Parts: sequence; structure tokens; C-alpha cells
Amino acid sequence: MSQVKQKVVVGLGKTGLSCARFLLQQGVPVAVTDNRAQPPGLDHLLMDYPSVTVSIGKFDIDLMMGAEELVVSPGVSLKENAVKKAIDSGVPAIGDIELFCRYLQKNDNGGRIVAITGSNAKSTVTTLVGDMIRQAGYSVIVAGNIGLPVMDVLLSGKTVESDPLTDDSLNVGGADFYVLELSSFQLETTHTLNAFVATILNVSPDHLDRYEGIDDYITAKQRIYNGCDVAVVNADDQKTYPVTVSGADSPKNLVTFSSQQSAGTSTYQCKRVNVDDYIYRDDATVLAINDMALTGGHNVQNALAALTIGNAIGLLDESMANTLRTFLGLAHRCQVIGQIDGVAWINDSKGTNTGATIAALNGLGPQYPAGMVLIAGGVGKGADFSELKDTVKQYVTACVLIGDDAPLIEAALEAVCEIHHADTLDLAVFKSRKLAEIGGAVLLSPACASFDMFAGFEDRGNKFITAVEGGLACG
Ligand code: UMA
Ligand code: ADP
Repeated sequence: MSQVKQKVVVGLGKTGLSCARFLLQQGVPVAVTDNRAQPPGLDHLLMDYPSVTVSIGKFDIDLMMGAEELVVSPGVSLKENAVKKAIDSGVPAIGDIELFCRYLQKNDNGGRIVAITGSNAKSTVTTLVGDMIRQAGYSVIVAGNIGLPVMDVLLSGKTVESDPLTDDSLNVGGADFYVLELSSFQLETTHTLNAFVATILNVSPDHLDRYEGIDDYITAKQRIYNGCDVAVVNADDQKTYPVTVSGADSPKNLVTFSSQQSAGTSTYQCKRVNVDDYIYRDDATVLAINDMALTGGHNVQNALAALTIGNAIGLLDESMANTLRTFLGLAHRCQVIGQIDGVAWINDSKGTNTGATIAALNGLGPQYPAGMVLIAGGVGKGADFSELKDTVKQYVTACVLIGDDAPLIEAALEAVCEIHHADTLDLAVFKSRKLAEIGGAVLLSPACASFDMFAGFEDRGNKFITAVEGGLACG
């Protein structure tokens, strides 16, 4: 007797839960597998769908081999044994973004996709573009790797806790634009994105524990341009320009952004007039950089990227400039906590790779002539920490290292700066306070993931804030 083929959702975290719920809501036969003994989405799924087939503790190869299609969570590599076997035997594999695109294409609701990836600045630019669109009077949904799984948007437009069985208020058709933050993991399983605007903001090494090398990682990111109408490209990043586009189908339009004053072809330009810096378009001032609520050179680049994307979808400069005057950025990204005894304390807990820490130091360093104390360390994800050397030498007076990969960072940086170690973040704050100079800053920008010591980057950042505000940074 032939069985009805089902889709098999691989992974039962936030993404797996959202995909399984959506498919079950649509009446599609679904089974789920996760190699963890107690995946985070399990209780939620079984509460709503007690009879759904769930196979946990190891990936269920038989379930996968018999699937009509796999819907693979971003945290699960396509090179994972069981997944690879199923794919090699002819079972197609997609991810949540592909499911989302298919649904939009089928329902043709007119909402246009703005797709944003990059090693760093994704969440900042995604949120900024979302705010620009909203403030220009359009409806917008911001989702994806930023933390709201895209299939939750199609479920109800509410929260992951909403009940798809009783909630029939589908949100499809509700947005003029879907601004999606996409990771390289999500892009690997996306085949028909066809975004209206797509961008790779920047590329620096990350997730090298999952990729064979930087080229493999860039190839995954380049998939964002497939089928797009407008490709927005970072002309300052020699790793991405023109490499970022060359792997993809030719986009209908290619526009660049650049913060170099000499960059000729970008729509928006930075110019210095007397002692002030401005963003211009076609010789008309868009805004003075000092009027932006965000600070630091890296954020000028983020503003230029957002303006270029906004321009591509038809937003007006004046409206976008207003957003830039008020957009303060997100917590845990170069967030100034306060000034204590003449020393600035800055939480950049989201600096989870070397590229982010380099950008934070270059962006903020010029503001602190007395130098910076850098708190770094954690799980390095296969990074080469020697990439930090030049920037650390220029701006950092001392490093205080925490976490599993502290020895690797010490080996890479001991020649260029004073190194200290701390067993806890509290101790790192305490030691940094003694090392910092008046007129300087202490920057937590770990260049590492946090999972060896914390529940995530938010937890790490919040614990840093508590330590600083709780008195460890005083006297
Ligand atoms: N896992 C297993 N076995 C499984 C499934 C997952 O061990 O069967 C592990 C993974 O290796 C990973 C963790 O569980 O360590 C979570 O994986 P997941 O795929 O279940 O993740 P979700 O909870 O669905 O969250 C994912 C993104 N996580 C990852 O890509 C690892 C979230 O991005 C994203 O916000 C969410 O979907 C909604 O779209 C987080 C992230 O760290 C913030 N992203 C990376 C980054 O930004 O650098 C890519
Ligand atoms: P992502 O979502 O890609 O992790 P975020 O907007 O959360 O990006 O920022 C993460 C970190 O990236 C910040 O904390 C900062 O250290 C760094 N960063 C911000 N802007 C840039 C940029 N333009 N280039 C490189 N790194 C940046």
C-alpha cells in the first residue's frame, strides 16, 4: 500500500516550529525530526497538534528518505549526514524562506521583498529600512534571521505563541513590503527568492566552523541576488565587489553604496564641506552626518546602504533623512551605556565575529584619544583572530579576555597589546576599570559567539550592563 508522501521538517527550534505549524494549518501532511532530546519547539507543537509524528534524539533517516520534501532549519547543515543522504537520494530540500516565497508567489499579494544579508550590520540596516518604509507611509513587515521566523508572519501576524488552529486572521496581503534579514544558512535552502531589492552589506569571515572556507560562505550569501530586480552592492568592500554579484544571475539593475569620498558612481556620496561631513545625492544635501542619531563610521556606511535601498523602492530623501535623525540603533550594537569617572562604557555584545569588532573599533576609536580597553572572547567559530591585529594596535591599550577561545586571541594579539584574562564577565569589567584611562573607553565587542558562558548575545550584553551599572565600573 503506497503511503501519502509528507514534508519532513528538520529541526524543531523557532523556525521548525513555525514551518510545521504553517504546513499543518494548510492541511499538508507533516512529520518533524530533531537530533536533540528535548528540542525547544516540542511542547508548543504537541500542545497544538498532539498526533503529529515527531522523531527526536537523532535525525530520523528513514523519515527523511521517504519524504516528499525536507524543510531544513537554518541551524542544521545540509552536510549533516542524514540530510545529505536524503538529498543525494533525490529528496529536495528547502528552508523557511523558500516556503515563504512560494506562498507569496502563489497568493500574489503584491508585497515586495527587500532582502538583506551580510556578515555584519544586517539587523541594524533591516530595522532602519523597515522604519524608513513605515515612516514614509507604507505598510511593512520586518522578519527573518532578525528573530521573527517568516512563517510566523503568515500564520497570524501575531506572535509565535498564537494558535493557528483558532486564529484565522492570516496576515498575507497586509504589507506593501517584507524586509527580510537573511543568514547564509537560510540562503542555502532558498531557490526562488526573486527579491525586489537584494543586498550583501559586507563580507568578513564568520561561521567557518560550518563552511569549508570563505568562498563557500560567500557563495551562500550570493544566492540573495538570484532573480532580484535591483542589486545593492557595497563598493567599499573589495571582498564583495564585484564578487558579490558575479555568482548570481544578472540583476536587472545594479546600484552601489560607498562611504569613500572619492567613489564616483554611487548614488549617495559623503562629502566634507569646511569641517562638517554630509551625505549628498546629485549635489543636493540629504543630511549632515552629525545630525544622524547613530554614531561611528560603520554606521555612516549602514545609513548609505539603507538610503540606497530606500531610493531603489521609491522612498523620498527627505523622509529617509528624518528617520536617520531619530533612529538610535539597536541594543547591544555599539550601545553607549554611560560615562563613569571619565571613561565611556560601550556594549557591543552583538560583535560576534572579527569583522564586527574591527568595524566597532574603527568606527568608535577616533572618539577616544586615550584609547580603548577591549573585552573579547567566547566561541570563535574557527576565526583567524590575527585579522584583529592592525586595528587593535591602533586603538586598544589593553585586552581583557574571557571564554573558551581566549588562548587563541591571546596568541594572535600578545605582540600588539597588553593582555589580561578574567574567568567571569564581572571580573573582566572590574579589571577593565583599572586599565582604562580618563578620556578613553571600555568596549565589550567579543568577536565571538557567547554560548560557552551565556544564553546568547543579549544575555551577555545585559550581564555587562548590570555589572557596569551595578558598581563594578566605579572607583
Ligand atoms: N539544532 C540542533 N538540532 C536540530 C536543530 C537545531 O542541534 O535538529 C541546533 C543548531 O545547531 C543551533 C540551534 O539548535 O545551534 C538552533 O537552530 P535552529 O535552526 O533551530 O534555530 P532557530 O531557533 O530556528 O533560529 C533560527 C536562527 N538560528 C540559526 O540560524 C542558528 C535565528 O538566528 C533566527 O533568528 C531564527 O531562526 C528566525 O529566523 C540566530 C542566529 O544566531 C539569531 N543566526 C546566525 C547569525 O545571525 O549569525 C545565522
Ligand atoms: P548582524 O545582524 O549582521 O549581526 P547587527 O546590526 O546586529 O548585524 O550588528 C552586529 C555588529 O556588527 C555590531 O555590533 C557592530 O559591531 C558590527 N557592525 C555594525 N555595522 C557594521 C558595518 N557597517 N560593517 C561591519 N560591522 C558592522
